[in-house]
Amino acid sequence: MEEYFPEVDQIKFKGKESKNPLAYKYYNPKEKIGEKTMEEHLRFSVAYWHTFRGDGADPFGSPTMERTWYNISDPMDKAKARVEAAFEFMSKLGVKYFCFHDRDIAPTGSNLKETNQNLDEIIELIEEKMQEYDINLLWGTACLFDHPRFMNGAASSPNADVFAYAAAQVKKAMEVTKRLGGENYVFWGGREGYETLLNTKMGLEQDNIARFFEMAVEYAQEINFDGQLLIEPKPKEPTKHQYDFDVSTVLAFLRKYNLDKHFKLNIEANHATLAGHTFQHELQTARINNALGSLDGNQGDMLLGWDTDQFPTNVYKTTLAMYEILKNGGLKPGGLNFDATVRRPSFKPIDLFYGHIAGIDSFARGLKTAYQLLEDRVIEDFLEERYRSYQKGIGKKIKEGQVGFKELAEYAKENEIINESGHQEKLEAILNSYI
Ligand code: XUL
Ligand code: CO
Repeated sequence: MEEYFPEVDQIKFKGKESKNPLAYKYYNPKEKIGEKTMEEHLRFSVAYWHTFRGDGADPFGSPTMERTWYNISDPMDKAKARVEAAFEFMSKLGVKYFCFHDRDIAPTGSNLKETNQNLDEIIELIEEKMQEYDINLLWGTACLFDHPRFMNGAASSPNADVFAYAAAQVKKAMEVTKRLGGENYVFWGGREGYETLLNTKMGLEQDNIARFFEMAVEYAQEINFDGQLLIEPKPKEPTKHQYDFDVSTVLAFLRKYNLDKHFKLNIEANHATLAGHTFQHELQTARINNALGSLDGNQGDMLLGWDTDQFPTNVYKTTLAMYEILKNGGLKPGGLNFDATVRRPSFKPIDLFYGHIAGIDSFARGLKTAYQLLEDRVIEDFLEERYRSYQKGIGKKIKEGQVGFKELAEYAKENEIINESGHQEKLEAILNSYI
């Protein structure tokens, strides 16, 4: 059998003194951090689309990526070679999960029936490989944004035939995800948004997206798919205004349509920054609303206004992300999917390893630092002290709903206010000392 990454052996943990670029410096899968191993905490996943389909093309230039499986002309043979390459890669990397869109794994046929047949054939091979390598499916999803039929959206399209086609595609993608034991199913609203309100009925489009989600919930129940359903917010790109703008917008939408008990969120770092938030803000907003489901790990570039999907290397940010995950009691059944792609000039197959190793080690380091911060109650104790006025006296009464404006007006007349410092710089310096 052809080897696709012959220059790479199994990636192992060698510790932070190691100079080997093909070794983990921080990620030691079986090392215990508290009650769980690093592997159990982090649940890393490889994104099939970026890693095994990304070709480096951009609006100004042609593909650059060297991948032997791209040179095969027959689409089904190419899809099969891609599966072989994917499992060799994931097994050498030591990552136990992957994610895909339906269209990432098998080519489209001349009609939906043929497309589904292609998918079934490749799924059979994937199923074999999953068993052989003991690798699992974190989530599946449907690509409802690439084909021209989705130019005006999928569930939000003004054309009901497009809505129906999208439903057929999600039905099949859910069946496939269930068959492969997928632990979650993701909805990212590809082109669910608009360019101008001059041609858009926003109310109807949003009602239709809610109907689509209702149908998805019903169908998941009908086929006994017990994976977690996840919605992935993103504020812009490809449409100017995406309906699933950020965590708060999605939560308001779900509550309006009584769908909140069925969905959690898949939160992506670069989508958070495009929405003008930090990754931690989005994670905490989901966490305090019991809606933190899974992570798409990557990072953007603050100087660029688009979704650059870079591998996450900023340990300051991975630390604060892992802090939220630990506060959340973990991610399971979610995980940490690298929705990230190597830069266009990083065109060698070995760069796929360098990218993932960088991301994995950044999160492993983030996990260790965040765990220590929590163990030492650095932020917890500070917060407890800062909000202590709500533990007794008038604050306790406010918290417990025992007073109204009248009682508070009486209280305020008699009381002198003494404020305290927020000590932000002191906390930032402490955080740096942990990192
Ligand atoms: C797009 C994006 C998607 C979703 C899955 O920005 O993040 O790849 O993660 O459709
Ligand atoms: Co994503």
